[in-house]
Amino acid sequence: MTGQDGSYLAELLLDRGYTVHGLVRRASTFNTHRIDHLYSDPHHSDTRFFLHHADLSDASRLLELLQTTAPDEVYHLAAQSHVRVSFEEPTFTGDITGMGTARLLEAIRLTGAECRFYQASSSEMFGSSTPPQHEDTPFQPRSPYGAAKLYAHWMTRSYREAYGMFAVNGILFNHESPRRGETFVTRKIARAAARIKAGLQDRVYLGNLDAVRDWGYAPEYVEAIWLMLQQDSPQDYVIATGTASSVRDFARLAFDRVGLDWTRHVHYDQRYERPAEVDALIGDPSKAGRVLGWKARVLAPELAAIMVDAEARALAGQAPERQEWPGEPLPQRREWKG
Ligand code: NDP
Ligand code: GDR
Repeated sequence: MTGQDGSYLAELLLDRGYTVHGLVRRASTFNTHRIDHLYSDPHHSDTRFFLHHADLSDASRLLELLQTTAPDEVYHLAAQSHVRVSFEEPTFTGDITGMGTARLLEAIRLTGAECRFYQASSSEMFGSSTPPQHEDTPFQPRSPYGAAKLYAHWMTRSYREAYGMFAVNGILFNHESPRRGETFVTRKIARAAARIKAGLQDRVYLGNLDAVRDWGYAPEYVEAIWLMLQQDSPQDYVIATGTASSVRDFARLAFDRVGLDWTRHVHYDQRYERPAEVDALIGDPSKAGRVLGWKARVLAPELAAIMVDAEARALAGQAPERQEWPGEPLPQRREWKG
């Protein structure tokens, strides 16, 4: 729950009346800064937010927590999620991002938990397939992360087909926010633009500026995640804006926002290149529009503005803007018999 999407999804679920159990890795430093604002004293009887230590490498812990919490919905967001890092730690990434999903699916099967299951699949699985990519586009991953996600994706489909589980893959394209990890390119650029404007640094080093991505806004994407588990039947969906920008475009948008010329501050460093690059990921979200009624509203220019403004607020010591969740009642769900 401590990641970007986990924190937004927890907010959304609490806002919609759920009781939320989140898994957190034990760390020697605090790793809950994205969810600290959701914490309430567990001694209060009206608390609906609970945290549990767990790790995807620990199958018995997953079994225990499924038994004790008996969830209706399981949102599986945990992963070693950094593509560049997956080249440095390929077997660890395979173990957590790939096998971790198998452990969780097995824990659900073995406990007989009657829950719906969401798997955080990724556009990175499309790899070198020609854009625009949709649900039937062939997968051609180009990284250990993409390959691990593809294993998890097919395991989720296998459990749906073999055991009749309500198991769904959301194939999400890049989605960003002020809560994005600092080493992903949009956050790195937004942070640098604000800090350079404030006189705290004068340059930022990036790798491949030509890569094209379909960048959307994370709070909107967790709404799509939630919608997928409220449908009558389990299906896989591409979630994307359908628009394309290069890293160069995003740098220009971010630096424009603070009135700076990006070409004067962005420098190249080969160390941020990957051994194999995915040139262009641009999603075709038609199915999500048709079936879920979901459509991205925030596109790259507004996203860059949101992220740069958030960095500037933080530098000025101001609190982050509160995320608003348009209230939607829980739909009447039909029972899923598998
Ligand atoms: P983050 O990297 O922000 O969050 C990943 C989460 O997984 C963190 O809470 C992290 O904990 C946790 N985690 C990592 N390893 C383990 C482990 N061994 N056991 C338990 N928990 C672990 O990712 P995002 O929020 O951006 O993405 C959510 C999911 O969606 C990920 O699976 C990602 O791969 C996938 N995805 C993301 C996209 C995006 O554009 N953001 C697009 C498509 C898919 P900690 O905080 O302690 O590190
Ligand atoms: P990505 O996101 O690999 O698409 O994975 P990232 O922001 O890391 O890279 C996007 C593109 O930018 C290029 N790039 C740089 N990237 C980083 N991180 N740092 C740099 O300095 C830099 N310079 C150029 C990259 O080469 C790449 O082409 C994200 C993750 O959230 C995954 O978990 C998720 O599955 C996919 O998005 C969809």
